[in-house]
Amino acid sequence: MSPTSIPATRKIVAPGFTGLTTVHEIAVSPESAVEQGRQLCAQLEEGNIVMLPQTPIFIPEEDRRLLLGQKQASSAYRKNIAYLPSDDRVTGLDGAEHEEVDSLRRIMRDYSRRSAEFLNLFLPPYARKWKLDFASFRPIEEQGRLARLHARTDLLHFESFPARPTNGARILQLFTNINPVQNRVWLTSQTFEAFGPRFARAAGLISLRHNLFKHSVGSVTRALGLSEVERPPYDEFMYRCQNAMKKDARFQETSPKHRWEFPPNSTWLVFTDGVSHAVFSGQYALEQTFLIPQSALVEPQRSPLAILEKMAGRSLTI
Ligand SMILES: O=C(O)CCC(=O)C(=O)O
Repeated sequence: MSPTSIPATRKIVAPGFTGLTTVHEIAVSPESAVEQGRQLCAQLEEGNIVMLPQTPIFIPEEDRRLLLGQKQASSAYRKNIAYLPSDDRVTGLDGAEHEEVDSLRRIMRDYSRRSAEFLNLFLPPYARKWKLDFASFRPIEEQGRLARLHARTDLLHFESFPARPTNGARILQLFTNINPVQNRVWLTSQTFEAFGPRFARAAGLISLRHNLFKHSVGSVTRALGLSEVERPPYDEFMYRCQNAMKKDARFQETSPKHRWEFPPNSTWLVFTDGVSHAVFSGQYALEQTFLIPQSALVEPQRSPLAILEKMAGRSLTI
């Protein structure tokens, strides 16, 4: 294999829309790993999904069995289980026994650590420059799942975390479908590069004042017992964009969509802040979020931050 060829297939759908790169073989020599990683980073940053049909992340059989036995059925809006690596803490467990919490914490810790080790090897441009954000376990069937409008993930949206501003860092998510028989199915539409500027102009959001949302972020973080965070204009824009998309029934109905099937035991990576995506169906997935700083991007000019700052003619971070 020459160092410049990726052992991968690409499905390109149309300019400005998300395509899929399937990686069949992970480069092993340091030289080809660097080249493969750089090309894959560019494809991800452009708004494509990168999938590995066989997950490279080791999850022992008995851990899978335990995860498949989990169903969060009791709360009004059934929830995902979240894991915060920096605190080694799991949240979102309803009435679970101590022993169960301990097992889940260990499984999530292992998944988080192995995902980070994998990313360092697979995408060298980002290696050790990322910040590890939450990991999650998604044990609920997505089709027909109830959620508040803002929390719905079955509607097309770009990712934005209201209580955890990224201040311009990009949101890279790594998913693994641990369902032994059922695909996880997504719909995607335009990339942020194609859609964002039109939305920004139409909504007039580029002129956002610096601290417009300081209060509401403060109230969220106070309620969670966290220190107060100021939401920078960039995060403010991305959060409003996400909500506006979810609220717009006509947009949801009429925008062109492509459907992607992620088979059992596959892993996929996607910059969810740059890919308008909705989960259509599927149950039992693990996920780890990485925040990638602008300085690590191979094509920083394509990032939502760079696109919006160019339009605004000023910095949107603090
Ligand atoms: O769980 C999934 O497969 C994706 C859900 C999603 O769109 C999200 O978490 O924003």
